[in-house]
Amino acid sequence: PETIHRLDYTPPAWLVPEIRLEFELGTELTKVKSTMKVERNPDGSHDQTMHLCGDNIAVMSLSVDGKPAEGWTMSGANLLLPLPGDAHEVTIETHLHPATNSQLMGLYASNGMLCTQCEAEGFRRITFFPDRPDVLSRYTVHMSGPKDAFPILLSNGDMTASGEGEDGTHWAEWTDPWPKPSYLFALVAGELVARKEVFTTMNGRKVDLAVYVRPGDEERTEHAMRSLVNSMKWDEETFGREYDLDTFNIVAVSDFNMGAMENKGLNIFNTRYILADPDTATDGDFDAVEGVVGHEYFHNWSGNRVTCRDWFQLSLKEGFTVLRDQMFSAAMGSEPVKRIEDVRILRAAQFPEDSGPLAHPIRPDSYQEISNFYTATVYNKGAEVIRMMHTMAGPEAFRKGSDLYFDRHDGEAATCEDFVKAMEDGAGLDLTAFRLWYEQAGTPKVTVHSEFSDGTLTLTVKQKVPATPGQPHKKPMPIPLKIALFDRATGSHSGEHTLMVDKAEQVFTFDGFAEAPVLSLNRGFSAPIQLESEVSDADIKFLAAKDDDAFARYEALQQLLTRELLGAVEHGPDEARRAAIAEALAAVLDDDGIDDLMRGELMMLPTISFLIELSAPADPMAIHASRERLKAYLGQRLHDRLTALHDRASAVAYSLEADARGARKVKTQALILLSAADEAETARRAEAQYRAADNMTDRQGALAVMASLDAPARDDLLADFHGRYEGNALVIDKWFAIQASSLRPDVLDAVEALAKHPDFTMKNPNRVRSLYMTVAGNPIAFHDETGRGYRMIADLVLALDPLNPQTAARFVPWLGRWRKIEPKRAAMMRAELERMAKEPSLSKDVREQVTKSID
Ligand code: BAL
Ligand code: ZN
Repeated sequence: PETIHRLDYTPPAWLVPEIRLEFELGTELTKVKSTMKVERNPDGSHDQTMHLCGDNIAVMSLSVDGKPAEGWTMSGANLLLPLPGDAHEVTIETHLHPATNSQLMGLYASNGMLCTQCEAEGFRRITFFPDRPDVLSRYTVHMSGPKDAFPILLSNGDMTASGEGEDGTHWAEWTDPWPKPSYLFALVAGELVARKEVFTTMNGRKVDLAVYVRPGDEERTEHAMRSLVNSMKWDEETFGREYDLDTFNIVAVSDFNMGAMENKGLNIFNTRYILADPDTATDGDFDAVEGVVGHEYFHNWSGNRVTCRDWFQLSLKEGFTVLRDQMFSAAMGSEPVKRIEDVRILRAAQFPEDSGPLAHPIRPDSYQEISNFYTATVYNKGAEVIRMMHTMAGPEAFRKGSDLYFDRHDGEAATCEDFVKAMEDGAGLDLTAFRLWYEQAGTPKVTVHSEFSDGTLTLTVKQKVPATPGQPHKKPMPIPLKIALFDRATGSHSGEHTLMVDKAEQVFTFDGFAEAPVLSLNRGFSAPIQLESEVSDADIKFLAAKDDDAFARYEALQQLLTRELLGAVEHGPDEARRAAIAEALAAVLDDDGIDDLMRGELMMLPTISFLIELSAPADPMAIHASRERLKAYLGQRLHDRLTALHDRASAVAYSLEADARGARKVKTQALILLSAADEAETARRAEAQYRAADNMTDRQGALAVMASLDAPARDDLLADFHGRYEGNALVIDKWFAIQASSLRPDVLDAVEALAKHPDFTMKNPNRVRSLYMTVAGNPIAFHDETGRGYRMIADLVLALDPLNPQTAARFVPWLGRWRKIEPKRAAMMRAELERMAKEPSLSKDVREQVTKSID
């Protein structure tokens, strides 16, 4: 496949200021007529030929200025149309077959309705078009179809006309006044019901809001609507951004590759991020709905009003929008807990990517298939990079920078460089060196060495950015490192410092201490780095007990846990350290000053994926065993506290308030720690929690713990769960995932049986992910010593690829982590990649990931 390079960008030769799309809708056959006003781009090349992208479509008719077009040719799937003048009207007809579109890109049928997904390159599956984000057009969309099958007809913008046709058909016309790139086009037709509300913007504009779902699901949309209203208000207050149409529609669909899509005025969502009620959604699901509804809404400015010039700039909209959704969720809930969750995701998903064969800068330099670059790096590291700007500027100056960015580039297709420049000009930052964060891949490794004499503390900070594919030599990065120096005697400090670390080695000195202070480093996770500190266990224990930065306190405990978990793999448990951990955790359990939401975070052990990162080449089973051993130790040592906590939390009545949510969180965390110590008691408690549950958080938490046990009630509870929720796709997804996450030795047999269950289908991405993403993330299953887990994932990729290459490609990076794993397993992982590579008909998506992962 062709490799596309960032530096090869050239402006489009032809622009399309206006387009009218007419759809004759049908599930089997949809006819599309596109009428474009096209103009030669004065800033483009003087190419006489207009290049129109196509994918899996044919030209049914083609005319220029009302006459049949002449001289056009096909170049592969694309249409080359010679145009003599500077402005023309081009009309093209295409035929689509939504029912057989299993890729879920372009126009497709889902659960009886028709919907679209165009980002990144799906519009070319609907009609021939210069399908690139720097071609912005005003869209008018006319749709007609049978009223019984498609009573609701939606597109971008506002509905400007509608009427009845013949033979039971009807039609609607939607006009979007804001020029937009083709990837933001959307259409939905089907039998839908809506929860509606009116939002009044800060300047008094009334906006009709609607959340559309399939009949029967409307009761589960209240939280999504609340989240939307909160997002709109928050974006006005925090970023000064007001909504700009009279209509804002959200539609939930059950077959969706991504989480959701920010189409202008018509966001389309995976049902998973819309439907929520206490009986079917966990607290985590409620948070995810709030976060994703916010994320898509925030794109209206960071993505839609200012879009990307080309796909290399994806982080311009995604990194910034993730930061905006993180800030929003923090404001709606607990800021420190949200920060901890975000860092956990970064470490579990992005750090492995950044140190593996698929590592790329947040602004990549090349790609074969852009769908493969919707990554944790572009999204989550992208957010961290902008968060560092926020840290360096402070909130007020950052806001000036973002205001300038929106003002300066409104209506444009911009670049990451435009964003950085606006931040420099608006926030008053010098980001000359900071631009390296856009250019260099890899997580910087930072070490801090401290010496103390005569009242002076000397910190020697060294950094190294590891080599990544295509980038063997790296420059030092500018790293804003927040620190505090604690007085041992008083347990306090005299204020935070932000050290600007921008050299390979740097020395910082601090005076006036009676004794060596305790170092609290990278507070709030001020930079996305891997910190190797020489801080002693005793000092870490001090911070775990006393640090006033909630993140740093969490981090101290995690560090102590990590040292023990990895140390035990090498030379068995360290009694003194284990005792220190038990004491620190006991303090966490006893501390009335911590709320339960935070307590739940502090009770979680580092993920295996994070531990593998730190110990490469890793023996995943040894790490898992070490983790289980420590859980058992803590479960025994803290038995009475954990059972008391479980009892206390079990008495708290259900509500969505923080106290009750916190109670549910610690309840399941207590069971997890107890489970390795006392199976019988845990099973009894888990069964009681399950049977008493009046909400999904408790039910799922109990069942997930139970799924790993050898308890008599286990199978009954799993059957009860399935029976109770039969027909509810999102909950049946949970039923698959819970079983695939089991830590029992028979987990792969169970997964094989589940793949044959009548509820399993390869056609629904949520269902596929619920079974197989869980396997890939379950070390017992994936790293089974026979190689069966690796084979299972490779088989899945090969089977799914012909149907849905985009979703299939998402599984490949798990096998690509072979370099991090001990040699015997690594060889088996690599062999699976090689087996896949031999398949001649691999999609471009999977081929790119496989090829890069083998090298
Ligand atoms: N733009 C794709 C989905 C999202 O990031 O919002
Ligand atoms: Zn996004």
